[in-house]
Amino acid sequence: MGGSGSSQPAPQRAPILKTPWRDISWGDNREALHYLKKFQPQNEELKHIRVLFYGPVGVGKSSFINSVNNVFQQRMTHQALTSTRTADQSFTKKYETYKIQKEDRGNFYPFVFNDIMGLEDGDGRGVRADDLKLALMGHVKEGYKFHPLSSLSACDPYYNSSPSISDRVHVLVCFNNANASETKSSVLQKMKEIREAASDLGKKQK
Ligand SMILES: Nc1nc2c(ncn2[C@@H]2O[C@H](COP(=O)(O)OP(=O)(O)OP(=O)(O)O)[C@@H](O)[C@H]2O)c(=O)[nH]1
Ligand SMILES: [Mg+2]
Repeated sequence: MGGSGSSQPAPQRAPILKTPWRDISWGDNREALHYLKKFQPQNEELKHIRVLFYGPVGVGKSSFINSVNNVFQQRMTHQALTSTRTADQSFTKKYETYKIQKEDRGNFYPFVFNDIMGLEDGDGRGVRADDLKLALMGHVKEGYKFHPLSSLSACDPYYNSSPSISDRVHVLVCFNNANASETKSSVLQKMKEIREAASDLGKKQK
């Protein structure tokens, strides 16, 4: 059994490449930031563009919201709570909207981010595809705590029966681990269902 006397050879590490395996053009960040700072939705009824993040557990959905806010605030921020380690259960449990504050305090940019519970492996675990579809249509109210075993019902106080255009999700963003081959098949199935629902609703997807 193992132990210090084991003669097992040490596992070989892949050699570090001398040059990057591909060049990535990140574009002009200043121009992108300028565009976002000046951005106004064309539809005047719309208070903000709502962007919803979804994906497996621990892939950095909440961290990304903080990263975007860091850029706008020019300092480290921790608006969205993130987990400190990789787990198989989602750290984010509630439906929360994050706004980005403008330089003139009290005003916010006309785009918001919605963070949700991750898609966990297996049935009855993590956010349900049905709840995500309700969120896309604007039926989920702020602060709703997702129940992996049952979807939000129309009689629940967190059910928004008459969503405004600003309550609806306008852009759906899928997050995934760079090592996508690790994504479990049940999670991939939920992602497929969500993408199909978003396509039926005509949502932009990234
Ligand atoms: N290496 C690396 N780690 C990251 C990155 N983004 C987030 N992390 C780390 O991954 C862990 C999980 O990040 P979260 O932002 O909580 O992930 P999440 O998708 O919101 O997770 P759940 O809410 O649990 O579904 C944290 O320890 C982060 O520091 C990244 O781009 N690269
Ligand atoms: Mg999270």
